[in-house]
Amino acid sequence: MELSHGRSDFPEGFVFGTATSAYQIEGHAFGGAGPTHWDTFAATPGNVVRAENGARACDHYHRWAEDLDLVAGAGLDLYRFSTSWARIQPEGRGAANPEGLDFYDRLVDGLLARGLKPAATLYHWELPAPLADRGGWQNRDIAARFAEFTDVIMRRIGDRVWSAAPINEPWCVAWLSHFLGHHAPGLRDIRAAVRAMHHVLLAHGQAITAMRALGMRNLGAVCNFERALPADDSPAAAAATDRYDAVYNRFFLSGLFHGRYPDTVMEAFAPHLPVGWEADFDTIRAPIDWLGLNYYTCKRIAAAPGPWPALAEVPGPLPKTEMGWEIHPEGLEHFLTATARDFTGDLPLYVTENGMAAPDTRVAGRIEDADRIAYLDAHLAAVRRALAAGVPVRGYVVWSLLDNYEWALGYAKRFGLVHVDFESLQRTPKASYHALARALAR
Ligand code: IFM
Repeated sequence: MELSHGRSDFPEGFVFGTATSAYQIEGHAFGGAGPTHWDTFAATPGNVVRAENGARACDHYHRWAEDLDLVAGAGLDLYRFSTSWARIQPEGRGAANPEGLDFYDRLVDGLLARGLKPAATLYHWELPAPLADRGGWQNRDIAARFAEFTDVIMRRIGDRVWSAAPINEPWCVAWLSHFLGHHAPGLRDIRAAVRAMHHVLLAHGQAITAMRALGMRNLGAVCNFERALPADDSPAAAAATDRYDAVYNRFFLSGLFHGRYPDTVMEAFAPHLPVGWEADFDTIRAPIDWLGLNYYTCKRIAAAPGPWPALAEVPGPLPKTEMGWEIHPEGLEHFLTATARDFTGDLPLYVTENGMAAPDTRVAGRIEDADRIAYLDAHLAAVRRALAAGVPVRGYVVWSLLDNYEWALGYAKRFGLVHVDFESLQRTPKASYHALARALAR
């Protein structure tokens, strides 16, 4: 099976990449990394499928060269990776772990040696446990600590990375983890969640400022988006959908680009925002050079009894991925278009994550994942429609290079272009990897 879009169907200079994150692939037990809130979350009964954690993961810490060969072998231009805070600063502050710095130094040089653009994300969710003990993202001090970590790691690799973004998916860091309780630290507390929502943006701004002070360029932000669609025609469903959309899709963009939060959230958020929050927008709005959009699915939203946001997700009619996520490529076109129109104007946009979990089948030693090829194809078509409408999309990044640790769902959900046998750790490129390689050669 082939992708119907080749490299030549995209503008000159459009970059294609694939993404991973530190805790999901490296093997956190190796190289002197400190404990994280994901280790303790996973060790608490009921939080993670089979209580799996990232201790070994894909052992990328030792197999990084083989993995970078796979990125280059697909003909990709860019590799989006993240740096583990707890690997660099096991205590979350102060002294750096030399082995951690050396690891990312080797990784960046390894990317450059293969002609790949290193696209760094500073934080993809493995908060050092000592900072979690001090309240983590609820504590305003996290922003200063994060700026210090940024300075430490970027003094080492900032001269060679192609791009850098502070925090992957602020909604997951704050709302999913402090209000819905699905990710570490597993809280279900609106006050904790609202403070985390704000502190994530403050930390983003301080990290951008720290990187500018080092003379770094091509700095961005990466947010995730879910198309919110009303489950029925009622005004109540429309209002609930607006609440969902405001928290998920508009809160961070409003803060970053407009220096305010959506009116829809303020009724519930105002009592919980930290004192003096308005003054932080000067920091939060530190200019950035691009925005990354992570997009996977849509949600159907109904009104529901109970406290704010008084909504429920209901199943929709479209075909679903193994995550149970509806496949709705139109949502990607929607967000690219609406983001440029309402927030970013001419700022370059990148699709920094897109992909699907699928129960890949092994046929005569090959991994067949026709569903994934079709998913990527449909989303590349959505990107092309946005480009045709004049949206300045500059790149597309597949999640993920490797099957890996899918957080609370453990190793059961496979998102990789490359299959990983979690016993032998053998890597096997899937049909989608080969189809992408052929498309990029066209
Ligand atoms: O695996 C995650 C990743 O860590 C962040 N974005 C979504 C992916 C799939 O759920």
